[in-house]
Amino acid sequence: MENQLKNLQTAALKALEGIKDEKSLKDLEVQYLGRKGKLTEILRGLKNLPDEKKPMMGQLSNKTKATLEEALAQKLTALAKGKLEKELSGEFFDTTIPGTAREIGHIHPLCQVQEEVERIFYQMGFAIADGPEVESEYYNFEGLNISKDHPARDMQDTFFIANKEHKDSSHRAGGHGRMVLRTHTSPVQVRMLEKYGAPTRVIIPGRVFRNEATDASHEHTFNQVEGLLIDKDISMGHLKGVMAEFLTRLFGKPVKVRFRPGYFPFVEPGLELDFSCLLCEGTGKKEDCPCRVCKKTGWVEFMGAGMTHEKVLEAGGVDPKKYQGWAFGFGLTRLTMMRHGITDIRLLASGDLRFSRQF
Ligand code: FA5
Repeated sequence: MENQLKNLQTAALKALEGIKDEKSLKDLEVQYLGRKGKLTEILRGLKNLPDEKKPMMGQLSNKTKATLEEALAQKLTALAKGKLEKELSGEFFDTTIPGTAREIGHIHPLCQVQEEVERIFYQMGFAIADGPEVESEYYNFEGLNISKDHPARDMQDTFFIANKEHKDSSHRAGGHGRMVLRTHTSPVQVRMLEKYGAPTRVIIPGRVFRNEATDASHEHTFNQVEGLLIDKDISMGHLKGVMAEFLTRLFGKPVKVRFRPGYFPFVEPGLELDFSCLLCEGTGKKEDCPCRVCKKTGWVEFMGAGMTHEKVLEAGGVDPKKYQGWAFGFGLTRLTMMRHGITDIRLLASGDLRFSRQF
């Protein structure tokens, strides 16, 4: 009997090792310690033993039973703990560990400057408009008094859209010519006049495209801001006043502007507008000023402008005898470079976060 008890304990403890869940544990308990279990069966043989052996065997069977009960209880605890850990493993978090900061994006420097420009012109009573980036040859050129064979077309190297050619490119004949990526924002001048007529006072910021080699100050895709003011008795004096006010508000210090003659087929007379250098305050010779911006001239080239050509007014359906005005176009990308001291235009559209995080 003694051997029977030892063998039973060994077998039960071995079976216990392989138990993986509470149900199997319960079954094992019934199998060994239950009323019809293996231990009970052995104990039934106690009564057949000689009296002198009974106490010793009684003690031994109690010890075996206690050992097995203890092992079963320990296994139950271990199983419950494992189950709990498994349940929590997917959700566990330590509230004392610092969280991962979520990176918040910000507006691109080009858009920041565009918003400033829009705000200032809006305060001066200008509307803000938009136009298509894929434009007809008509609006990009003919409507702006740039005829088919006009050399001015070579001034702006054009991307043409394949398979988009009209037979008759004359607007009046109902055709709009081939489709192009607009080379400037000026086509929206004609669209605005067609749509709203005169008087009108509007700026048109937008992306433009030119088929040209890129370098530190030239991009194939860049942004311009067009301005158009058409009303009665409008002169270049108004243009000078508006631009001086705009630049002064933008840079937060007094800025002077000057005109130089310039040529654009859609204005007459045409001019280039420069503003006084902010580094040397227009002197061109401030002692410690490197004047890399104005190259020691005191003036920074800023934009093309002029009195709107009467052909443009006519294309927009406005009577040039009643109304006149001016238009301008400046490079927003270059203005952004000036604003932030950016020395290579290609950085702006590079998508390099090391660059844009600085603004
Ligand atoms: C024009 O595009 C005319 N439409 C401007 C105009 C409007 C004149 C209304 C008269 C009346 P221009 O080609 O000079 O002009 O371009 C205007 C500005 O765009 C330039 O002063 C310059 O700041 C910017 N620009 C021109 N080419 C590039 C380029 N490749 N990369 C970046 N900026 C450019």
